Amino acid sequence: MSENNIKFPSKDYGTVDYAHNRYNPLLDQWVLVSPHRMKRPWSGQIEHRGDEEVAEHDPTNPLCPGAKRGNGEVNPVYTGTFSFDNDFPALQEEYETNHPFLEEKTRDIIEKSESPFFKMRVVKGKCRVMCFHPKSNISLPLMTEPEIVVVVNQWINEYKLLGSKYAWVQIFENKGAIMGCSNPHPHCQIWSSDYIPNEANTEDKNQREYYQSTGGRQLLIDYVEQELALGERIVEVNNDWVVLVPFWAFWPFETMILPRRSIQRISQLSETDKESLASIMKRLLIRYDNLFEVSFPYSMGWHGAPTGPYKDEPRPYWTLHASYYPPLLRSATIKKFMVGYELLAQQQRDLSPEKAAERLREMSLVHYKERNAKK
Ligand code: H2U
Repeated sequence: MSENNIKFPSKDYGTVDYAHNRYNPLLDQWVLVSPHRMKRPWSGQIEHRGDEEVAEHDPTNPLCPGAKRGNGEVNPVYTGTFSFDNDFPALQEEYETNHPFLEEKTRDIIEKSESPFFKMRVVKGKCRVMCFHPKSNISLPLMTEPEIVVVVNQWINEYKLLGSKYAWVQIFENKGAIMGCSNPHPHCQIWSSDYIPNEANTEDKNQREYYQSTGGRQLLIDYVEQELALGERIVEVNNDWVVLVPFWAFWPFETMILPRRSIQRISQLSETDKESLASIMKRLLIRYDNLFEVSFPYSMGWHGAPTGPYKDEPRPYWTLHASYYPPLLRSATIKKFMVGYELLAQQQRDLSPEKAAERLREMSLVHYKERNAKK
């Protein structure tokens, strides 16, 4: 019982209509949930719907088959997926520099400053771009399941290739102009680095601590088990995977895809895992698109155990997972902003994660474009 005699339910969290904080054990952070605020009127910015018809092929789009890219190279006339080195990479593999900050001998990771205020590390990495499909107007939810399996296989190829050298391989998809995506052609990016980035480092630490304090249990495997028992935040389940709105979700319709058994890295997926993943991803993405009848924008990405120098280290506490962070809130034109309190104090949401899961579960599994085409 808390100080003011408010009893929290062990189930039906969706009925809680007063402000509360929820704990994110992966990031060791709290999220403020304010469900009582859902009724407030909106007079803020209205976004562009961002659902213009995209042509099947645009010879001037550098991601299309046969098109010329920014560096002058011409893409092959690919028929499945197509990956290439990013022509404008954020991380570089090698340096051709004699800058005095780089030590003559190592030219490697160094922290030169003795002051706590001017720490700097030289980092290396490789960035790739991966097109999902030859047609610009076929996003993942409109692909067939076998076509999505091809995408999963290519994710695995990229992960293995880059993970043989680099400590972290971040596969991520930025979808929609609202998310800063520069190109409507279905694609993702893969940035690999010789360091473990902040978010991944925090997840590594918190999963390890949970494993150590529970005598060898995986945080996310235990979490999935309890979520399945409660059911409130589940969106989709099959034999191998679960899609849920995390208890600690920050973005209005945030979801995670989690395996139902211990898997550390995407490279460990069996053929069956890949097929069932393609199926559950397609179902989630159709639900997303149907929510506001728009090609649903989001940032998504995969997190798994570190690679490169760590690839042979046992990291049994890790559970592979994908996170989807979609910005839309009330409609195709009203998005959630990460500003004010979120930037200065703590993440906050109005719509409860339970209501978000319920809304997603209510959606049809027939894509609105296919339904409209039949009319
Ligand atoms: P986003 O739209 O998700 O930002 O991805 C497009 C990426 O494709 C971007 O990182 C790369 C950009 O650098 N790109 C090329 O490498 N070559 C091109 O000719 C166009 C875009």
